[in-house]
Amino acid sequence: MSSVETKEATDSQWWKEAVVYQIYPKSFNDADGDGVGDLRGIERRVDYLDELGVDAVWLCPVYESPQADNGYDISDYRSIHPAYGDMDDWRRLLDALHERDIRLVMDLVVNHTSKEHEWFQRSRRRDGEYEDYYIWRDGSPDEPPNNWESCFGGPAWTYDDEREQWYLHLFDENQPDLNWRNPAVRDSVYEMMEWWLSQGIDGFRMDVINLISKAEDLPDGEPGAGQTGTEHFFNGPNIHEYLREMRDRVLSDDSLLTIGETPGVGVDDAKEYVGSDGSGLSMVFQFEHVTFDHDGHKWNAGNWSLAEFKEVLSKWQTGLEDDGWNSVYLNNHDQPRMVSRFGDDGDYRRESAKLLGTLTHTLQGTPFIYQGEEIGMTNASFASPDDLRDVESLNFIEESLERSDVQSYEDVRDAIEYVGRDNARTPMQWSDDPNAGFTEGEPWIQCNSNYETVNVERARADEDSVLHYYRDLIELRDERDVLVYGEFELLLPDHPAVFAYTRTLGDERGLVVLNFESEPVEFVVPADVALDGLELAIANADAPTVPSDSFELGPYEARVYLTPTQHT
Ligand code: TEU
Repeated sequence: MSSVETKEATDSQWWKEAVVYQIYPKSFNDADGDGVGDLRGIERRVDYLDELGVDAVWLCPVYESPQADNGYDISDYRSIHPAYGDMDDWRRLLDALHERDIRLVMDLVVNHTSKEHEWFQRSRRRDGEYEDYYIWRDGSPDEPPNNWESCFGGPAWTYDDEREQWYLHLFDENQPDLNWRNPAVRDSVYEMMEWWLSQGIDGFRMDVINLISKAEDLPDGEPGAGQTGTEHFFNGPNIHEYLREMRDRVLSDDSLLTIGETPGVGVDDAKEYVGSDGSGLSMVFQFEHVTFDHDGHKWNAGNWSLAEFKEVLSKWQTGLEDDGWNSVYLNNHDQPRMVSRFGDDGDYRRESAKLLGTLTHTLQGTPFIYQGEEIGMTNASFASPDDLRDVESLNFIEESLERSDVQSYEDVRDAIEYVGRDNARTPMQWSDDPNAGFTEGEPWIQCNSNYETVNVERARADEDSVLHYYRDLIELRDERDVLVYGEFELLLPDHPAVFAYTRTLGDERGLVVLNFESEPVEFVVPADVALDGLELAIANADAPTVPSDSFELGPYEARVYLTPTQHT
């Protein structure tokens, strides 16, 4: 049990009332001037996180790694990547967070390792028990064992000359998949998890955890729009057996937060992970609300309607209401900046950033803030492929240039600048100093050119900033159980511009009204919505303290009306 003594400490489900802040260490803050963010850089900013009011930090991978996928390719689970620091730096960060009642959740990447990991190096040499640590198959060097595709494009298999066999990698070829059918692999993973728990961490975010179990005979997938083969490794045959074993062996401390990243799950699948009869995760990251506009694949995303957006989010709100718990996020290190995707990063950047924050902090579930979201950071521009670093985007460009209808980078630039992962990975914007105050050195990836106006220093000094609004949102959610536990009900599902819903917890009621358009719109409150006793709790524009039957909403206007708390 970690040393955090907070009011929720006794309650094993503290994370329901928490707000989690996601840190992408490579881009957060650089203390040693090498242009790469690091642990001491994060430690220097813990007071910033404390002022924001977050309850936990999810730290993306900081482990030893050749960085083929920015740390999601781990070569040693028990040491820190030198550019990020060392275990002493990590322990100081843990202590600094715990001193401020902020918990630390580490990233657990065990679907695959790096090719550089000792396990893989020994496995390719058929070295003793490691021989069967990965998914190897015979076959002629010019014909992969099946038609499965990598999530980053191309076949999911690479032929290894040393072992003279193929190995499976659902991501980059530098990320071979572990063979979870091998009990020795599971033992090694559980020992590693226990080691990190013994360091005092408060939980795990589990990378693509629903991919660890593959169909036994690895049959061909049905070629279609998306990644071929997913029907044979999304929510595979033994996934819940493995997660129950992991829970029983390692995760018996029920105050631990466990978040499974589970691409491809629907509501019913999710219940098998997080429901009362589920395999014991606290929550999952589902992808439906960030892929609903993907027509086969992400690179043609962008054509969506508010009604569709409302439908997918409401389905999860009501779907897990009685059994399970939602995670609530609109962006992360794999997704474009939410204000650019779902809002307006031009004339209404501030208003729409606040509106989207209002949505994530008033839906049922635990909000996840991705670094920079709280100051309204936007997507960036990448004039040349040389400006990019993300393996997925670079592979997409390479594949595209092989197509006859693509002449140059310019032909795919819009797609990259709309959904490319590097949009989320430009350095955190602390000030208008050179390189946004992120580093004294040369940043590993360019800063967003708008850092002179969009930065923490400026936001702190501006009472009307997105940052101050997020602080108020987090404080409000912390004070009002109706926003945490209240029943969700969508209003006017087909309204093309307004996303409105109520939250109800006993006698406590809330009404949330969000205009997703850059034009004013009238909102007529449905007759069955009781308005008595509702008072304005927070809004991103001047608004009447009590709601009327109908009201005019400005561009991207957000309002939250709540009945007074019963115990005041
Ligand atoms: O992401 C898994 C995943 O679903 C993403 O690859 C996503 O589909 C894609 O990036 C959308 O463009 C996890 C990590 O979050 C990601 O950063 C890693 O690259 C990946 O796993 C492999 O570890």
